[in-house]
Amino acid sequence: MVRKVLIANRGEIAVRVMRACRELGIASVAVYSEADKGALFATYADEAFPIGPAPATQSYLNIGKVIEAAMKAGADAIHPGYGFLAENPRFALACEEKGIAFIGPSSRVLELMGDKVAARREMTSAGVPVVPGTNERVTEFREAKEIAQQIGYPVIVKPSGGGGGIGMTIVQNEGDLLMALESCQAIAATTFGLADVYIEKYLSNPRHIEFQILGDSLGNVIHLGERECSIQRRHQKLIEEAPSSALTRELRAEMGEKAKNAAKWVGYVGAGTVEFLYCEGQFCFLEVNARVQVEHPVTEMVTGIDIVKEQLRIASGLRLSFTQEQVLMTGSAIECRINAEDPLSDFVPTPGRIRTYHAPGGIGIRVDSGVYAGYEIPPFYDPMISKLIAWGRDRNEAIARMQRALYEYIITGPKSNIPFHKAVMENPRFVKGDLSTHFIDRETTLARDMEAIVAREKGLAERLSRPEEEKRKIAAVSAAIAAAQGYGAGPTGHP
Ligand code: MV4
Repeated sequence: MVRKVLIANRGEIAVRVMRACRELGIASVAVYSEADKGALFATYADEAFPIGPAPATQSYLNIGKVIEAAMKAGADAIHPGYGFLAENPRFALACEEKGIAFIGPSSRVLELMGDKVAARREMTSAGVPVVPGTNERVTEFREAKEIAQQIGYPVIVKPSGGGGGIGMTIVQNEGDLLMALESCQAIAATTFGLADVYIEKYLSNPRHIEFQILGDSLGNVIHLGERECSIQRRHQKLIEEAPSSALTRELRAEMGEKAKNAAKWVGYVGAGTVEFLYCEGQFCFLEVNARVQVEHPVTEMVTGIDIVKEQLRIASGLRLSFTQEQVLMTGSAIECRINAEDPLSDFVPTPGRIRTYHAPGGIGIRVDSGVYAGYEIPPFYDPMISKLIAWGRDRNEAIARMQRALYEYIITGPKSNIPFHKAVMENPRFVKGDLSTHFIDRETTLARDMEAIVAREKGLAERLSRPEEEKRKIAAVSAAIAAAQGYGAGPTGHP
């Protein structure tokens, strides 16, 4: 087993990885920017090294500085978390060259999956259904016109070096194609340093369903079922759940097999996700995310498998600790991303100092966070405060638990998107499982619902923000729960 792991990341995911290390008796090393001196993860680690100024380009994205810290610490592996350098083939290569185990797939696989056109080609060869579209990059308008005509409008133009939605342009008819092509190429060039784009048939109302896969260095590949991530806003996922209410047992088995074939075909080692779009019984490959994902806990809650521990085993050359037959899925789990943003002001980020912090608990609740009372959320990074995950024997129980946990959750100081999550948990269409990637845009009552929730809690934040002794804080928390009684007996009718 690896003995010392450097975590090339910050916030909740750094803490998440260090927790797995601690359970396995592995030493953990943090690297932190000047903005993260007081962060929980830097304190939680066994050792911590400063790596530069707050802007990520000068710290968390600086390959040289991260490698240098790993050498200084004598780390034998690096866990990249998600974002930052997690899917950077040059970083994986730099680790490989220094004899440090990169906890993730090889630089070759990262390269292949990072090139979305190449990924489409590989998946086609692997027998995985892909969205109708091009298997080569498109440069000329003439080519684009031909392809779009073949597959039929609407189409979507996507940057090949991208993923995650940036630069994607939907085109309804030929008249709009040239502009879309040029703007997508321009965004691709500036954002990803590569003007290559490709074209797919645009699926108008799909659900986003992704499969968690794990591959070890002995060639074993298993899947841990799916997550549905349809509740997103501007390509930022906000709520994820497992299992998806759209899938039957048969479809799950079929998609799981395809996801495994995809991983086997490219020689995938590590934890990863195969993303699909799902529409009226049909599923199509979208892209591979070659990292541990923000939403991995929902899979952990329904399978009981510690995905980060498996990553550490895999990086140590060990076999996966279970077979496909031993993977049992029980119940239902939902994750709400708690962000420092104001859902009533177009979700504008609201960094700042947390004054009061009371995390929910109780049966079926998990909170993964990197914050504490008095912590100042820096403005330089993603404004995620924590992930709140609820498990229940069925989806209704998970929703009921999530709802009561959201009302127990007290964060004062920066505004958070908790009112948004409260509104969704009582939304009839959400409760029914009637989801799509356009859910937020189409649920026109959400804004009003959030306003009503915020109005109901008016005065609470102010009361909670006063400096108080511990006893009175507890009383305040009870008061917060009492104030929230307005949400009623629960929309799910869970007994
Ligand atoms: C699509 C699609 C429809 N058809 N591809 C967005 C995130 C990235 N992983 C892939 N995305 C999409 N790809 C095809 N062929 C719809 C989305 C999509 C989306 C696209 C543009 C603007 C907003 C969107 C919101 C959700 C999903």
